[in-house]
Amino acid sequence: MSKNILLINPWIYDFAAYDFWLKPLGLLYLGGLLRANSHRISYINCLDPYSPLMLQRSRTMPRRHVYGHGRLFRQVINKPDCLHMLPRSYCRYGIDPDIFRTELGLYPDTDMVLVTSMMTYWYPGVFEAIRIVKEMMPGIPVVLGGKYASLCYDHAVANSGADYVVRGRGEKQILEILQNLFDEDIIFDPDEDDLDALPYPALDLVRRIDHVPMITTIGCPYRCSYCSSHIFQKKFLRRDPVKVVDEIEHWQKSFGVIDFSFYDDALLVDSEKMIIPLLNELKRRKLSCRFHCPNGLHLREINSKLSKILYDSGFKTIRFGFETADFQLQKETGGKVQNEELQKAVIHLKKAGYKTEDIGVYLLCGIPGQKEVDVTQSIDFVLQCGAKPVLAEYSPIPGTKMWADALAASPFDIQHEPLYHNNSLLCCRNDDFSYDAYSRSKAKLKTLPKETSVAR
Ligand code: B12
Ligand code: SF4
Repeated sequence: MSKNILLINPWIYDFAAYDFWLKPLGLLYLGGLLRANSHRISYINCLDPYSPLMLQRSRTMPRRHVYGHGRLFRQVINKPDCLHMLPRSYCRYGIDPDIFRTELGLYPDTDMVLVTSMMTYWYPGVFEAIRIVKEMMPGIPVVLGGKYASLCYDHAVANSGADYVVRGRGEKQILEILQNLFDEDIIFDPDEDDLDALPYPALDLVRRIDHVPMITTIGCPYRCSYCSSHIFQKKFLRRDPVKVVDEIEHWQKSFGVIDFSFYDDALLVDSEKMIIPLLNELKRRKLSCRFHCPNGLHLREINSKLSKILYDSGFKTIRFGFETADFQLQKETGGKVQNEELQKAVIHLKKAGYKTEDIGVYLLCGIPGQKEVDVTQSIDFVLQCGAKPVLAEYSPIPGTKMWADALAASPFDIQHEPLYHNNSLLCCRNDDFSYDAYSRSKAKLKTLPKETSVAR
């Protein structure tokens, strides 16, 4: 017998949050799979920027960009005690809790609730959603999964209030839970490693599909010491590029979608096997899209052919993971890039048509032991190369190689309190890289010309 399953994307509680092509792709993938197992799926998005009930209440819609990113509804709330030292307001991003209650009331026949989680330090919004579900739907099993649940599993089991906490990929585990709870037959159980066997994510449940997030690969062949990619996915898995184009065509033809973002960790790796055939196929089918890569791309892969095809295919937002210009630090943290590779990449990208403001280069700041001079020299190096530096504040992640250094360096109890992983806190800052030093670097970047890629 098919079940009524409700998917919930909880609120974000943070000092700052921006919908930078942010969608709960993993949860929506599970929705697609459960549907293929003939269950009925509903979805409540606590981050919905288009919520009609919120619009009636606040009368102004959060400012959205035509490319599908933009602001979220926001309400200032009390800061948790342990974050009092940071003199910034703390907010709930998303719909009001009473609107969430109203929406929950629309699904009285729910048999099971699935809640996702993203950043480890966003758990308060997850707990709040679970608490309200438990209050309004007593006795209905709640399953929690996603990034926080995987990276801080014990914390989630002890504190979330969920009946089941799932670590890692959810496809097999959710079908097993359903089977155990309701004696449900598994009708469709795809091989998790065959990404093309998975049904498309249930994006049709999104109120307004302003963009579609895509993955062409999962995992990454590198092992950078600050990154958790290998914790989620040991083997680097790739889709068939033609199947990716089939999916893009599906969203474009059936829902009129133009903007697509890529969530891959390694989109450009082995470009001849993925991105180049993918974009050639797109051209052959005469599909016209805009692509956005908010997650860092690999500079090492950029050459003249790839730059040209990216530009010509409509890659409007390109961000690269560079992290630091310090050779020693590059080597110690995993060696994914060297300075000459940034220099060369920028030359190729510019020849292809990109401008300085289009080439966003992430620089990690606040990693254990990092000095202010490293950050300022890295900023200067990116500027000299002719690209745009973008600071990415370090968030420590349990299970990564750098975690032990972070534990030793941080004055905060990052081991037991995930709120201290918040990137805004810069929890591993030290006398050599203080909050003031960070603010100075940030201020310097603000004086640079504004990003103009949107005008292209
Ligand atoms: C895409 C991405 C982004 C996008 C946002 C999109 C998004 N939805 O998160 C952007 C670029 C904006 C972003 C930003 C940042 N990110 Co980010 N991001 C990712 C990335 C690459 C992919 C996430 C994803 O959607 N994967 C695809 C889906 C299909 O997988 P999934 O969500 O894991 O879902 C599966 C399972 O988790 C599970 N599952 C999920 N939900 C549920 C629910 C249930 C009930 C069940 C059973 C199972 C289940 O099943 C799914 C299918 O198998 C991850 C790294 C990674 N490899 O996962 C980092 C990651 C989440 N980001 C990270 C970081 C550090 C950041 C930044 C702080 C970087 C910075 N310093 O600026 C910012 C913060 C943004 C902010 N404050 O607003 C860290 C997490 C840090 C933390 N402490 O939690 C990660 C893990 C990367 C890393 N460094 O290791 N990010
Ligand atoms: S290259 Fe990027 S995704 Fe891969 S391990 Fe390093 S930081 Fe993570």
